[in-house]
Order: sequence, then C-alpha cells, then structure tokens
Amino acid sequence: MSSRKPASTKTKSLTVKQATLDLLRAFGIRRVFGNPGSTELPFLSDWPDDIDYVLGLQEASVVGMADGYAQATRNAGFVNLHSAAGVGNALGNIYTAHRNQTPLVITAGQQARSILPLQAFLHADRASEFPRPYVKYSVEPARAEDVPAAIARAYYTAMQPPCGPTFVSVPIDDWTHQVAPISARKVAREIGPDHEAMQALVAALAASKHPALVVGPGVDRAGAVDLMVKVAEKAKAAVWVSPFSARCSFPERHPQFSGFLHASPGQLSDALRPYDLVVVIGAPVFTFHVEGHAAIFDGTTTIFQITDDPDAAAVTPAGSSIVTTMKPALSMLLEMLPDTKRAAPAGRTLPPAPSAADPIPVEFLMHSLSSAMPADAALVEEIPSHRPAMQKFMPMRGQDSFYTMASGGLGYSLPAAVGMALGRGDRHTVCLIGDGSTMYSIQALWTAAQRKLPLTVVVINNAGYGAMRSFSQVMQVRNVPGLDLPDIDFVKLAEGMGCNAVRVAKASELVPSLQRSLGHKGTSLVEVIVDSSVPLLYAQKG
Ligand SMILES: Cc1ncc(C[n+]2csc(CCOP(=O)(O)OP(=O)(O)O)c2C)c(N)n1
Ligand SMILES: [Mg+2]
Repeated sequence: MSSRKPASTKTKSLTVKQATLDLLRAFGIRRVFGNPGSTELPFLSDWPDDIDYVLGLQEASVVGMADGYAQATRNAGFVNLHSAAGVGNALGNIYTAHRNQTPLVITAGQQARSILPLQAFLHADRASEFPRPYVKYSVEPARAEDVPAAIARAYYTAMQPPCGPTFVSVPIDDWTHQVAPISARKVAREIGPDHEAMQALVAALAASKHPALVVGPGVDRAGAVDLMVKVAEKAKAAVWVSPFSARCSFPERHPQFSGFLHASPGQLSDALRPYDLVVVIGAPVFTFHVEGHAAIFDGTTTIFQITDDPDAAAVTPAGSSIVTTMKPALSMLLEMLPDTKRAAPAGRTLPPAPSAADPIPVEFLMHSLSSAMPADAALVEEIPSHRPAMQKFMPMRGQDSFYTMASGGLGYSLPAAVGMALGRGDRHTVCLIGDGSTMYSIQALWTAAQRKLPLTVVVINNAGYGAMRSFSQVMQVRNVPGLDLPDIDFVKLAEGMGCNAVRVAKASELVPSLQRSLGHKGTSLVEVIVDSSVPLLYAQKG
C-alpha cells in the first residue's frame, strides 16, 4: 500500500476557476478567445484585469482568431465556447486547426451535473465525443476537482508536436468547487531523429545527382526556415513547396527556389521527374486534391520524409520516414552533410510585372499588393481560384510571412488574420481573401475594428465562387447552381462593423488605395472588383 495521502486530504484553498486562471498565467496565456453563454458565466464572473477576453461574434470566428493568434505567438490559444451549439458552430475551424497542427485548448460550458440526466436546456450529450476525431485529447472530467488537471493535460498535449486542438467540457457548477492548486510543469518538446536513419539520408544526398527538397509548413511552424536555407545551400538541392503548404518555409526569391507542387498526382510526379532523390521536410507525402497516377511512387525516385507527425509517416506510401521535430533534424543534417561538387540548380524565373488594365487583372492586383506591403508584414490568404497568380506575383519572404488553412475549409483566414494581427504587435497583417470566403466568418471584422488592429483586408470580388466555376470545367460538369454571388457590398458590410473601407474598380486607383489602407492606423478593407474570368485549376501548363 502506498503511504501517500489520499487526494481528498490535500489542502483545498482555491476554486477550479482560480486554479485554471493561475495555470493559464503559468503557461504564458494572457488571452482567452470566446463567445459567452449562461453555462460559462461562473468562469467569466469577476474577470481578472491581466487576462484579455477576446470576444468573437460567432464561434467559427472565435476558433479562427485563436488559431491565428496561437500561430503568431507560438503558444496554445485558449478558447471558451458555449455548450454543444457553440462547439457545433466552431467545428469547421477546429478541423482546420487540426490540419494546421495549431495548438488550441478549447473549453466549452456544459449544463449543471445535477440536471444533466434530465436532458436539460443547453446540455451537451456525450460532450467529449462531439469534436472528435479532430482533437488530440477530449474529456469531460469525472469530478469538478479534476478540471484543472484536465486543462493542464490538454495544454501539454496540444503543444506536443504534432500540435493540435484539445477539448475540455466543463459543467457550469464545476468552476466554484474548491480544489488543491496544481503547478505548471516544464515539458520539453523537441524530439531528435534516429541517427542511423539520418546517416542513410545523408548517404542518399551525397550520392544523388539531382536532389530535390520538398518543404512544407512544419519547417516554418518550427521556426526553422533559416536552418532550412542553410541545409538547402549545403546540399545544392532544388527546393519545391509541398502541395497546399499552409505556411512559407523557404524564401521564394532564393536562387534555389523552384516553385510550388500541384495537388495532382500526375502533375506533381511530372514536376519531380528530373530528380533522383526527393526529401520531403515538414509535410505529408503528399497532399492530393484530385485523382491521378502518382508515378513518383513507382520506384525510380528515392524518397525520404522528415516529419514530426507519426501518422503522416504511417500513411506515406513509399520511401523512408524519419519522425523527429524539425530543428534537431535540420541541425543534424547540416552537420553531417558533406560538401558537394554538384552544381547548384537553377531556380524559377519570375515573370515580368503584369500591366494595369480595366477590369483589373488579378495578376496586377497581386503584384501591386506585393510591392505595397511593408517588408515585415504577414499575409493570410484564402483565395481559392487565385492561388496560382499569387504564387507567381507575390513571392513570400520566408519565416513567419505567409499563412493559409491546410484543410480546404473556408471561413478560416479572415478570423485567423484578426488573431494574427492581435499576436503580431505593431507589425501589419494583410488578409487577401475572395468574396465568397469573406462571407463565412465576416463578423471577425468587428473584433478587429473594435481593437483597431493593424490589419488590411483585401477582398477580391469576382462576384462568385470562382474556384467552383473552374472546378466545374476540370470535372466537366455543367449547369451547377449556386456559384454566383451578385450584389454583396463589402464596403457597407465593413463600415457597418466600424472598419474603414473603400471599393476599387479602376486600375489607376488601386495602388493609392492599397497604400492608404496599409498606412491606416487600424483595420481597413479594400474591395477590389476584378475581371471575373477564372483560371483553369490543375491545367497541365501554367
Ligand atoms: C466551408 C467550405 N464550404 C464550401 C467550400 C467549397 N468551396 C471551395 S472554393 C469555393 C469558392 C470560394 O469563393 P471565393 O472566396 O470568392 O474565391 P474564388 O474561388 O472566387 O477565387 C467554395 C465555395 C469549402 N472549401 N469550404
Ligand atoms: Mg470569388
């Protein structure tokens, strides 16, 4: 028998709520993102001055903002939602946080334990199951006293690579229970690579005639872009971006930067055909969006993967995977790589600047925005049909410069940009977003305007779901309803929520409007009416 005292005899000196707030402070969490309801009131009562409650007006925006903020600050975002309905509204962006590998601790209110058996108003049935499978840990603690430890566990689990959201459902009457304080602990998160596996990778790189590195969001997420550049330069390898990379992990003006891989098995295989060795770093092998033959897996190309995600390693169809966090792996690679006599590969050639025209060509908008943005600005993007144009005309800087969602779920980037702006201090944030995408979580603008966040939202208005028009062509389907979005006035919507806003329909007005908006101290929106013709996505050339 253990001689330890049973837990119930420990000193009980504070409430579940105080213990939770103390944990947040110890974890360096100074903001809580939420939308309140009756089941959360005991948590929110007498709110302390040192923790900022960030109000979002719909739960998709709440979670999107927390995600952007967590990415900007590299600490878990803390979220407080309202029972089943609040979690339901949030689910799309919880899925996105899972795909983004963003650490979030999501709490939700629950009805009082005593009336749960009566299926009371606002109760959540099987609350911990609702956000699964997109949370790494999910619980409604068995006892009120277990809530702070559950929140601590949710934090450590969310922050451990592969990072992601976790969930704790808290009955309304738990917050006022007495509990023993719990201390925050240090949990080291880097995991080093297997030495033998790294030796095999180094040998393959040394023997390769034409190696390619395929970099994905994991590198930028780990703050390892500078290391990545050193490895690429030492290896004299071509550098490609993994399909749908949600962050920029390599400077896109670097001479070895070769371009973006398509999420099409055929096109990706064609692009990688010249290389005898492909090393995928911080990305899945590979994220596809359309069907096709992945000749890359036929056995002629040697494939290695460096990933912090054991699941990503497990689903990889070919080659060798090394499960490790990025910094130890890239440092070891840099140390072990021998100098090479290979000639450095020639990177991509950037196209000439596009010309102004009316209606405004999207390419001209991209180029103008890229030139007008301050050097330290970050871009948060959700422009499904215009990504190829952005990739051509807006070369990103590198570390912490570019964000989008890894999920494909719209309604992420506007609130994420608001959270990003909140986490980036004085440095400007730009959200580049389609008219359709803007409408999914439009109320995030209100939070930004209230707080006068340094954020410029550029809405590309092509009066519709351009990507769906384009996809209809790719899939050869006709007469699809629901793709046109006429008569949305983004200036009025933004002004109605307290933002500065302007509409631009003439190329001659574009640059001055962008400059004014980027210089504005606070949140502003520029609606740009563009040529509504759509590029053919997954076209063989382009
Ligand atoms: C939550 C969600 N609903 C629907 C879709 C399907 N979808 C993909 S792209 C797209 C159109 C987006 O329109 P817009 O933001 O205007 O960009 P455009 O395609 O015109 O460039 C839609 C509806 C999605 N990806 N996510
Ligand atoms: Mg559109």
